[in-house]
Amino acid sequence: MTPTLGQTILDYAAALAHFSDMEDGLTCAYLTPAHSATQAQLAKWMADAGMQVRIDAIGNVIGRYAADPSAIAPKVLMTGSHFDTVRDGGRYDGRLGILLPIVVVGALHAAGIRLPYHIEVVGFAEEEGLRFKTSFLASSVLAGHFNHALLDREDADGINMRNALSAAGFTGAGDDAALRDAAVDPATLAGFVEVHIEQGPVLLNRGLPLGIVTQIAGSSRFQVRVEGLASHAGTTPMDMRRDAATGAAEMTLLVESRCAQVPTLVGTVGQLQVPNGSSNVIPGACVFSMDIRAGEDGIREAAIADILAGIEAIAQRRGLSARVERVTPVNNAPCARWLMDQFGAVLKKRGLEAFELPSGAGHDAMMMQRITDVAMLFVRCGNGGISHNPLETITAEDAQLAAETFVDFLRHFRTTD
Ligand code: HGY
Ligand code: MN
Ligand code: MN
Repeated sequence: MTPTLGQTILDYAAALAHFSDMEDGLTCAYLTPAHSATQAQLAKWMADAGMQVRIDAIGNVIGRYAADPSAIAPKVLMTGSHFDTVRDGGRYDGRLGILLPIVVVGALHAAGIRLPYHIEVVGFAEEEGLRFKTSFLASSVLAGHFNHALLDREDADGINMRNALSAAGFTGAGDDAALRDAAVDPATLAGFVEVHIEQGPVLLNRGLPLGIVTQIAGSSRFQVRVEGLASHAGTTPMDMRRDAATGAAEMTLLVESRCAQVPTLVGTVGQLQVPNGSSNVIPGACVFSMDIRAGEDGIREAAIADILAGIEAIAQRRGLSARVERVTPVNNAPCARWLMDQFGAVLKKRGLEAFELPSGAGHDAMMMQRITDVAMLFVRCGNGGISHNPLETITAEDAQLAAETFVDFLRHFRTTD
């Protein structure tokens, strides 16, 4: 019996989960061998589904399902998500948004159905920022907002992105012109839609399989390096220390307390380490990350201002220095009402609630929103809505419903003009 679209999506996700940078878990960092294997597999599935496939200068895998030949000046409806992961992550974050459109286009192709517009399915090569501490790197290239200085950014092993591109087989790696040419001409786009797991408990708690996203919370990420004085753990009195780790710990608690003050504000220190530390040496340096998000840009910026001032005050008081590097801030991205309503119409037609909710997680759609209108369809997460964790899960039934809804959306899609 031919598996349903939903089961095929889960089977594909399981197959991709075998390509990992780690034993017994899924880590797929940008430009690693696992990443290249995933990229190749996506390209093959796109071709099998009847798409013309290209891989661009940053590693995005893009499949085009051409419009009906009778279409006059067809535009491109772009869809997709990212295939890189966090460390020891889940198999659906990002990947669902690539696999579902691949499976749906495959079904259209098998039925000989062409649409009055081109569909382009994009596997974005890098969104999570695991290896180079970037974020939305790959979608920034398509959106024409790529920061070429990032090519010199080094990973934990001192390999810079340009050399990593070369090692992964990208000739002319980091060629500025090729990266600029990879940008999409916004005039060719009808819009960008992304299917993604909710990565939270809202749909699960409401007993809803699908939801329509209203806006995507803006986020700012930072790398902070605190420096003090390394000295002997046994001979340095407590009141004579310049301990970088305890300073960083106080700064971490400041992030937590400041971000607890406003409901839609969140702050996370996800990475914190003493470089080359020893158990009997007072830490002379400590490095940590900050990820600060809010439903409104003003709330986020006010919290950042307070936290940066607080970090400086803690450093002063403790005789430390703190160097703060701000990674790509991404502002709050609203979804387009006209696109949201087209998802809402197909949900209602299926007797489903057209439930709308904001996204606390960041998505490639927020980078694409800089050049075209966007919408997102959320799919219910199991296991209490957990994500960025191997326990991340969805059901074949919900994947099937999402795929059928996406088919309906595509067949009824009408551009604004
Ligand atoms: O961090 C995020 O929100 C996304 O998963 N990159
Ligand atoms: Mn993620
Ligand atoms: Mn994601």
